[in-house]
Amino acid sequence: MKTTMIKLYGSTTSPYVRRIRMWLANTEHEFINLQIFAGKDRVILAERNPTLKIPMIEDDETVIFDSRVIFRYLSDKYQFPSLSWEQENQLTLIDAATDSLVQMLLLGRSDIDTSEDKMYFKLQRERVNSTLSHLNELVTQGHFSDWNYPSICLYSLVDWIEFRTLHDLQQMPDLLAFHNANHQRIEVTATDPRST
Ligand SMILES: N[C@@H](CCC(=O)N[C@@H](CS)C(=O)NCC(=O)O)C(=O)O
Repeated sequence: MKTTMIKLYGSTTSPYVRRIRMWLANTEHEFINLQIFAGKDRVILAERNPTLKIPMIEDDETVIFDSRVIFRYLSDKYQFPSLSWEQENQLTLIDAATDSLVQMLLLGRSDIDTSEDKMYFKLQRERVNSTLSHLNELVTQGHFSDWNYPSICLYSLVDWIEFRTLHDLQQMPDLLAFHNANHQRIEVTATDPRST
């Protein structure tokens, strides 16, 4: 039976894509870098994924959307360890902050002033603060001292915040220390959006 290499569709800047790239660092795969917001790359995305979001993977005939489901698919396929409930909650915290920051970034790119005193913006800011503060506390307690999938996801988020200057992390010193402790890792430097 002919087997093809897993294809990962994404962009170099997306924190959701980067976590999968880092997780697959030692697993053969093809990375397809798309500019998802216009042109032929958006057609490539739309032909395969009606959610119009990245990442997605293609494994022979199977297409899987959403980083969390992709992680489950890869764990199943390669017998990677599955996540504990505590780690699932950590991912939910990371994803909640990431989703709100993605929304604020897209609003900003749509020329909307997200510093205005509006309910929607306030809710996103409040969620970003609350999830990041909680994650900072979890780092303090040692929950991210191993380099595993939740740590990779947290790194992708913190590094993207720094790269895009999305939030002031000075009040979250342990998130910054976590970033600093991991920024030389080979899969981190190999997927750095500043240089790839
Ligand atoms: N829950 C999804 C979120 C993916 C997501 O929001 N990706 C962003 C890029 S960072 C995207 O494709 N946004 C396109 C859009 O919102 O139109 C996952 O975990 O994969």
